Amino acid sequence: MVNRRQFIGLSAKTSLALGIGMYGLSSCAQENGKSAQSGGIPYTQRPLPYGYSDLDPAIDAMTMEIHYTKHAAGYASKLGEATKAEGVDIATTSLEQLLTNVGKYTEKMRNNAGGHFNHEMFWQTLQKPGSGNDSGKIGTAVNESFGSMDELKNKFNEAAKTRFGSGWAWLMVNKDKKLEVISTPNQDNPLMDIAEQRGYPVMGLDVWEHAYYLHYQNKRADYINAFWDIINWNQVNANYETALKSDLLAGL
Ligand code: MN3
Repeated sequence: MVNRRQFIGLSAKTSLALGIGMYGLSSCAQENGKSAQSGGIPYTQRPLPYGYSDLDPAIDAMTMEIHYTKHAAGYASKLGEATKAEGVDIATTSLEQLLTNVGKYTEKMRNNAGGHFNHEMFWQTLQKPGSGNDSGKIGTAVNESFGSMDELKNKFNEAAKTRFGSGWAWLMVNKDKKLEVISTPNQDNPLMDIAEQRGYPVMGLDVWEHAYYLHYQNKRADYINAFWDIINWNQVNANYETALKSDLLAGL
């Protein structure tokens, strides 16, 4: 969710251009049944909590616009087709629950349920560079699990750099409730029953070329380093608290 300060930071013009308003931002998560009640991610795309150019220079405006309106919108719409065709009752099944059973469904469901969830988590964990962060529980948990923020950064960057081809790097809570860094191929994520290493994701970095190629070309490492300037730790902390409370965690 967008906090009040971030919301006010958007100009009225930008808000209009993006088709968002205070009501839309605060209500969207409550209209999707179970998913929202558990702090989960809705089946439809939420408005971006910032303008396309706000993440510049870490992520340029054209990349953001194409990524959100074309790539991510495509996953959301194909997820809608797949849930309809395969009889998933989205009013009673959260997206997170669906992901934990995704092996029962088609490849189309796997790719698009993953693609939609991953991007919706990704957008919310980004913010304008220099926005500042409160240190929540996640700060303590990072120190307990990795020793320091620098060590988390090393592990995460390594996972993101070495993921061959397209995929994601993740910070996740494992079933022992410890933080762990992993990566997944394509649009998979660690909630999925078919994932090699499982856990509840709290922060992901998209390392598909569509996420960085316009600005960084082949320099994936530069994109990964720049990501650390735009992390919304308040949101990562909120995701961490959601993960710890989730009924799904013990079964992963
Ligand atoms: Mn992407």
